[in-house]
Amino acid sequence: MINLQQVRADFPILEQRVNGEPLVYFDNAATSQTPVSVLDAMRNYYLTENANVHRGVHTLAERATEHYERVRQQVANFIHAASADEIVFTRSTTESLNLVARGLGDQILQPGDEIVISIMEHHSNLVPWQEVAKRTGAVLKYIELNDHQELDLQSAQEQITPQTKIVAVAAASNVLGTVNPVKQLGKLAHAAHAWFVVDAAQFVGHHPLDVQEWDADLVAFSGHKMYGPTGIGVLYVREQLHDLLRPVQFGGEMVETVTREQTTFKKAPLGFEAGTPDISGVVGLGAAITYLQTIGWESIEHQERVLVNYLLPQIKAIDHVTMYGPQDHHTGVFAFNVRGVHPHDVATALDLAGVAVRAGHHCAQPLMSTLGVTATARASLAFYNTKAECDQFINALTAVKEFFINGIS
Ligand code: 7TS
Repeated sequence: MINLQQVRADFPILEQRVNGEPLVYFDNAATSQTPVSVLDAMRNYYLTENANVHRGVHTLAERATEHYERVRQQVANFIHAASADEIVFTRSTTESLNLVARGLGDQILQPGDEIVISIMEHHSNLVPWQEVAKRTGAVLKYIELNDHQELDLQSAQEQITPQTKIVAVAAASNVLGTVNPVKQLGKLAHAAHAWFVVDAAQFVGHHPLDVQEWDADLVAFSGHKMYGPTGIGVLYVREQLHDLLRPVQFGGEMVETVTREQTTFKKAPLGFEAGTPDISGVVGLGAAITYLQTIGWESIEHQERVLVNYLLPQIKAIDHVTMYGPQDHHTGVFAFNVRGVHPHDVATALDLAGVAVRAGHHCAQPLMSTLGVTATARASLAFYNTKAECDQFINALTAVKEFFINGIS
């Protein structure tokens, strides 16, 4: 069982007052907070190891390179990749998906070929595909939602056809609070001989990730959504794709030989890491993985489940509040609206009560139109949140609703 007091001591940022109230940080889907051990690891790196990687023979350079490559192996183990060579460090999920769209999409797509994504995708797993479709003449198709506002497998079966070359879906939605049937989608993709891309940004900090169990070809995620720093991301590239995927950034350290006329490139992963990478970000990512493993998936999943089971019925019970996504089971992501009130007003009023939630379209505008709204408020949890924070949120939301609907303050 999780020791919440101990865990919260690892995140000093949580222990503050905002607008006179204890801070309730319910914006974890946007970015998670960073434990002291991650900050210490990065500070220690700059204090004792800082050097550029893969180019020096002096001791610090070797130390930094060894650390950087050790984290690559750590990430491979963390997501159950077959080899560290399958781990490419990027800046973010967004950069990883853009690399896939350009480096794979531009290589293989012909006019009339299909890219299949879902209607719940974050813009970073949507706009790059629209752009590839424009460049190549491929067609972008969408898997729709079912009546419970979950991904509809029936629709996936209909959309994925022999013309489909790429299927790209989120493992977990940043709006609906759903975990998608990734394994089944992978089967459908591979049955059509399409490459299977998974956006794991909202999955990675909450559940153990196993790329082989998913049978995924490419998987993208960000450090800052798994208690690591911003500015570091990962693209898992299955070995079979190493010759097919083209680099999209060119420059230092990704080359083998350069002549006046032409260049040969290194193989994955270094061939996809042009220039000086975010070394301290990699160090922080490694420390975040160590931190997660110290807490343990069982404790993390259990605590999040306890909070979801506590919060879900309470949100649903507030009249004039509409909650999106499935009504019966949920991840710790709750998108909602107070009827007739702009979600930005809801979020501002909640902030006055110390509660941090996000409001807006959550970078998922096609999903918003499907839901028939332009924006929602969204509360999103992490394992360090508490039932007392849920109470503070529910009390504040009830008061906000009363204020706007009945004019009672
Ligand atoms: N994919 C999903 C499913 C996401 O939720 C996000 C970020 C991204 C991709 C992009 O990640 P980035 O690290 O490259 O920015 N989602 C959110 C959010 O829901 N609120 O702020 C960022």
